[in-house]
Amino acid sequence: MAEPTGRVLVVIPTYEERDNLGPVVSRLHAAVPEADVLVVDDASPDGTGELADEMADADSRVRVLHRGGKSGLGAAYLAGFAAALEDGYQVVVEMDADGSHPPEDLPALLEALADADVVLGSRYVRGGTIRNWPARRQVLSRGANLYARLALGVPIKDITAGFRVFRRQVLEELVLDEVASQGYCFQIDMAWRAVQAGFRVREVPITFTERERGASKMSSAIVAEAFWRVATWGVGRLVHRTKPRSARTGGGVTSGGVTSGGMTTGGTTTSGDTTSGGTVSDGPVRA
Ligand SMILES: Nc1nc2c(ncn2[C@@H]2O[C@H](COP(=O)(O)OP(=O)(O)OP(=O)(O)O)[C@@H](O)[C@H]2O)c(=O)[nH]1
Ligand SMILES: [Mg+2]
Repeated sequence: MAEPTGRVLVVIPTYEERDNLGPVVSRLHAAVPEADVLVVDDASPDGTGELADEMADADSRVRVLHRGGKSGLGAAYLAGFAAALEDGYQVVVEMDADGSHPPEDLPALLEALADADVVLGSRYVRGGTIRNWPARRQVLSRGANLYARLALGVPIKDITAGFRVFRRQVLEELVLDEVASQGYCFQIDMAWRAVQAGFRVREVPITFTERERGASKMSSAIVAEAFWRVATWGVGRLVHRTKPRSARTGGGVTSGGVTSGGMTTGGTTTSGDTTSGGTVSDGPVRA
């Protein structure tokens, strides 16, 4: 399998992340110096957009997309993806600005793309960790993952994960105009579409750390959105007996080996509960 080549764009959506953006981009460039960054800011009242402009003036690897007002994580990512495709990037990364997604784990995610089309930075595969999350947040996150896994029949352990890497082809092929999900449901939506389209989705462990500065944008509306959308997709799946629309050689879901020094080792192993639903083996095989 060919190594993913070409330029990497890290899309960072921001809303009121003034205290977090600088440190996270510095850490990112220490870990992956060649990565470009696109900050997608929704006119943050705290001046995050202006700070991002200053960072862009000082570093040619950083660019900023300013949007008119807060319109959700999903819309910000879709705008970032469109810019990435237009600018010819081969690899596109999703990463939060709040420091929860450690840039130091990005080399392992990029390495895992060698035999995958989408790589998820997972809290819930072996080697994944969560630091400083209150029990309430852990229950919500684990509950959302269990619910989505059961409703959708997708064997991904951390389907709400927001630290992920896509090959360009995935973003080109999924009909992004149809992705209406806004909050963390956007992550479920994208992963579900990728699995259905027969792309190879791989989970790699990360160390997730609760934000130290700034406020969470998580809300009950975001939780409710995920609940209803996933329920609708789940019912649709049962009624239509949805099958993956197309299949590629080796399509399906795997969890990558054990972390060691921040890098994945030990190759790809099919995770314990992936025997049904996720692995794509029928339909036309693409080159
Ligand atoms: N551009 C833009 N960015 C957003 C919006 N909502 C959230 N974000 C950014 O998306 C990322 C994730 O948001 P968080 O508030 O950290 O949400 P979360 O990680 O689900 O929740 P916490 O665990 O509480 O941090 C952060 O970088 C936010 O600044 C939005 O409407 N527009
Ligand atoms: Mg966060």
